[in-house]
Amino acid sequence: MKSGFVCLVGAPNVGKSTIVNTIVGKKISIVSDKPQTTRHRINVIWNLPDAQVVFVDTPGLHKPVHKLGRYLVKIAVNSLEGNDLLLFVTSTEGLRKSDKIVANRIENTSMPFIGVVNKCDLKRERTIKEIEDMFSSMKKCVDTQRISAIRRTGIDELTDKILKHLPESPAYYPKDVFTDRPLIFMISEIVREKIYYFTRQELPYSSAVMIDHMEETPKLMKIWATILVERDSQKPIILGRGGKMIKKIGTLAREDIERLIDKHVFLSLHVKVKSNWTESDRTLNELFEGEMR
Ligand SMILES: Nc1nc2c(ncn2[C@@H]2O[C@H](COP(=O)(O)OP(=O)(O)O)[C@@H](O)[C@H]2O)c(=O)[nH]1
Ligand SMILES: [Mg+2]
Repeated sequence: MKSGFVCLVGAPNVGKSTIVNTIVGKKISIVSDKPQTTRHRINVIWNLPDAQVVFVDTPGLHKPVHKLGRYLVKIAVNSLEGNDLLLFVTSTEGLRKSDKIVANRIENTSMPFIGVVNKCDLKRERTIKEIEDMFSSMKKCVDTQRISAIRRTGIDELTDKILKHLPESPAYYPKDVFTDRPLIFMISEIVREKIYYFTRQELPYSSAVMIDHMEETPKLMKIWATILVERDSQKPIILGRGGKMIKKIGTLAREDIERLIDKHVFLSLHVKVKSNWTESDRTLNELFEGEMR
């Protein structure tokens, strides 16, 4: 039996969460076209007959400009140590400053990594070559792989390489577990994904979701949640004209939650303004409880 921890590191938006979801064949980590969607370290467990891979998905590494960003980078950096293998994820959209930050961090750890070039469906052979040159100049690089997480190309080759570099070890989690995160976390993340989907500019980054209460009966799960925003002017945007926007967010989130728990869901959302929570240590500590080690 082979098992181990495989941590995905990379700049924001290169496709780390999409890769994990594609490999395990389930949507566990939320995804959006906006940077810094992933705010927490989340372990996604992939069970095979003779192996268990624990993928550690992290917020992207970048140069933070506000306090929330500093928390995200800290979570990503904290997640680096103690893994068996790293996946350094890049994308054919090009090498940026954030990728250099990641490269530096990785060179300063003791772990081997596989260099992954994602979004190869976009072609861009020159960029791919440039990234592969960077990988081959790095000391801890044990393999490289070109993939498209969206098209699912190169994924089987990548997982073969991952398994090759994992140690012999018993499983870390029971076989029927697919994440280390509790249901309440998964639910708040699903709601947050819909906010990211429907809103733009600073609003996604200004919002957070807190689950206030859950009640479960044999046939129905009832959930009450609050969407936090930072400013009074943001509340009407989340609500939408005649409450249309919050209804759309709620409907899509409810459908995803129903798929996740295989049960009817009643979801009640309301919006609350909490001035400048992205700069407030108190709220940030509450949101990232246990992750700041
Ligand atoms: N063209 C293309 N887009 C991708 C691919 N993988 C992910 N994306 C998109 O890139 C964006 C960021 O993905 P996400 O997984 O949230 O990135 P993360 O921030 O690194 O976790 C989303 O819009 C994805 O749909 C891929 O293989 N090809
Ligand atoms: Mg992500």
